[in-house]
Amino acid sequence: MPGSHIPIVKRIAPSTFVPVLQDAGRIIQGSSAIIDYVDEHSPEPPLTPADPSERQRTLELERWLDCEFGERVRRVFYFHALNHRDLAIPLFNQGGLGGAD
Ligand SMILES: N[C@@H](CCC(=O)N[C@@H](CS)C(=O)NCC(=O)O)C(=O)O
Repeated sequence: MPGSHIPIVKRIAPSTFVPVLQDAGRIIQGSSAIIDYVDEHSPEPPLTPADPSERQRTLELERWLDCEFGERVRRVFYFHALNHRDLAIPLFNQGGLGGAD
């Protein structure tokens, strides 16, 4: 759950943000790093195109979605959603107890 993720994630990863992938004793933090990791360790089917120009375009799109579009959408969403406890609470806790085993 947002907030209670901090001590859990900080125990295993350099920063507090999710997503974090744990695989074979390795910790990979962040969507882009996870995509690269999966492409390297489980190349079929590839998540990122091999063709240089397609790859370039894909990585640009990924960065734009991540840093430009994603962050703005999240900000607008939370700006509205956090005014609605009845929406925000079930959305955030998904019935969760906040702990990861
Ligand atoms: N660009 C990063 C975004 C990571 C990010 O900001 N995650 C948010 C949730 S969507 C988060 O964990 N925020 C809480 C925190 O930073 O502790 C990615 O896609 O991996």
